[in-house]
Amino acid sequence: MTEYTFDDLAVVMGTYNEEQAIGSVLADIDRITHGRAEVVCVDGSDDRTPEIARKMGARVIEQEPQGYGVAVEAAVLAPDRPVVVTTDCDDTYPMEYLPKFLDLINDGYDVVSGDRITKGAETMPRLNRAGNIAFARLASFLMGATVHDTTTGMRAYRRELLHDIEWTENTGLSAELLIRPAMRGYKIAEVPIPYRERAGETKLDPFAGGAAIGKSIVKVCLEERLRL
Ligand SMILES: Nc1nc2c(ncn2[C@@H]2O[C@H](COP(=O)(O)OP(=O)(O)OP(=O)(O)O)[C@@H](O)[C@H]2O)c(=O)[nH]1
Ligand SMILES: [Mg+2]
Repeated sequence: MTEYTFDDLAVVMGTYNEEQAIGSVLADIDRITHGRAEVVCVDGSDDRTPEIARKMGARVIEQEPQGYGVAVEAAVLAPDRPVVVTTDCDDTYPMEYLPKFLDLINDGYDVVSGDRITKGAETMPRLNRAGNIAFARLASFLMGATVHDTTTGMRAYRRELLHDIEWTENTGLSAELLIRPAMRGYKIAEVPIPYRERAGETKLDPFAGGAAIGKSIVKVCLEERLRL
């Protein structure tokens, strides 16, 4: 099997008014991958985010803001590189784990998912933490397999599976991107990761967003069961 390197890696994200964080996120990616990863931002900002992203060498795809999943679906489908990693553009996720994620893809995993819960996620707002734990339990019950974090923004995927599966969710896309591959027999690894406090303001309404995510988990799990 081909051994993938940083030259085979694309790091992608939705960006929506993240000028406080984007400089640090893109600098971390460049430092860790020695400038070799391709970076794609699907951007709906009206601040300086896209300007900073372009200056730092990222490819920017402009899109009206339509929610997390609309942006992230476009972002994961954009690269030609064989390994695609998602992150949020808010400085919460540890880019130092990119080598580890790539190693696990090279070990044969199809999806490597950053699990924020196992290491404690003390920096996560308490309501979000409780919600994320509940979503993982709900998904584990419906999938019949244990997952610790279904709503994480940091994962590595083999590019092909991103194109082989049809994605339907918006706010719930992160859960869908784990549940559909897992229920179709793709090899999934969860890696416990640290999680930092967000730079800049949240783009998620915890109540409306939480309800949408819960609904997506139930819908996607039922659809996948009915496929079998
Ligand atoms: N282009 C685009 N990006 C979006 C949109 N909504 C969210 N994003 C981006 O998607 C990522 C995730 O959004 P966050 O606000 O961090 O949501 P979250 O991680 O659930 O909540 P936090 O706890 O605040 O981090 C961020 O990089 C946002 O800038 C959108 O409508 N359009
Ligand atoms: Mg975030």
